[in-house]
Amino acid sequence: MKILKLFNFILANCLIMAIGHSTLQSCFQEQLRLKAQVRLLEYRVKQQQVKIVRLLQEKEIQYSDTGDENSVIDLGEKRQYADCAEIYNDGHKRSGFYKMKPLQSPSQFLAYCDMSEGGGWTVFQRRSDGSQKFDRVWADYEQGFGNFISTNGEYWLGNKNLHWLTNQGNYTLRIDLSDFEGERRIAQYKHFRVADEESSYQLSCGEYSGTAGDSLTGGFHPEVKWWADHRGMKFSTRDRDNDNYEGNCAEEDTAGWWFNRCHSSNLNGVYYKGPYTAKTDNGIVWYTWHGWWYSLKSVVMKVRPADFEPNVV
Ligand SMILES: [Ca+2]
Repeated sequence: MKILKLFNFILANCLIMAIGHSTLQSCFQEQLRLKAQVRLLEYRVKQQQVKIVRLLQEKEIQYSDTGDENSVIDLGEKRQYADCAEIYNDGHKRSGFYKMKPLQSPSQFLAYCDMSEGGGWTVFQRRSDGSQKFDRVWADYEQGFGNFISTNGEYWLGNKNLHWLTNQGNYTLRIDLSDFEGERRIAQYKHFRVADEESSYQLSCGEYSGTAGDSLTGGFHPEVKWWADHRGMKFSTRDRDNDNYEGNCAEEDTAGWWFNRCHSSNLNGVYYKGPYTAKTDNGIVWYTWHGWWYSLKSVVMKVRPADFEPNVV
């Protein structure tokens, strides 16, 4: 507005001057010069704006990096917690990795506590970007592996720890799934438990509820249960075949899982990013949502005591 007023002022003066001095031409030249200057200034402002946007983006990336670098929350050694539900109800409501020691567990371990969705969830598996290899042997799945530092780090808590954790009482399993189209689904199971080493970490779970369909107990069709029900199955890895199939499911499907003959869910499969083609259906599969030939974007498997009541402070 100011610049426009200046133009009009110069133009008016020029006209007045032109009557007496016949300098109309030089006035127009002055106007053109000023217009060119304005264009130059506008260009510089635009350049600065682009620079600001770029700097803001860099700052955002830095922030998310620092947030991701270390999510381990150290509460000291004053109190021992059996799971994330206890940690939550002791007043620690921030999601992150906490140390815990289930009742029968011989030692402490780190697990991610998801304090959203009511809080108190102990995460035992996460897939988020394919950064960790899940095609591993029995010992790895037994002990646990992956990234136990970053918020979105991929990991398997370990069958041993999963046994100690779920054997403490009546636990609910919740599975959060998302696809590459931005949709989210959940599957929840009552009475989730993983047996001990002697029982090859056999899976048991109860009634399904949710939006993703029942791909863990083959509840989507009565005729598929004989091969698709993972309930009651022992854990299998490529070096320990405990499945009901004449071949080796874990080897063909390149994952450790409670394979039957072989699966309607394989959340430890290969990170393919959506629709895929392969020799076998070895992607991150949840059959009742996307079938065998779609590998999901993210998975979180977590547990919480069934009788959990958030302590609202
Ligand atoms: Ca077999």
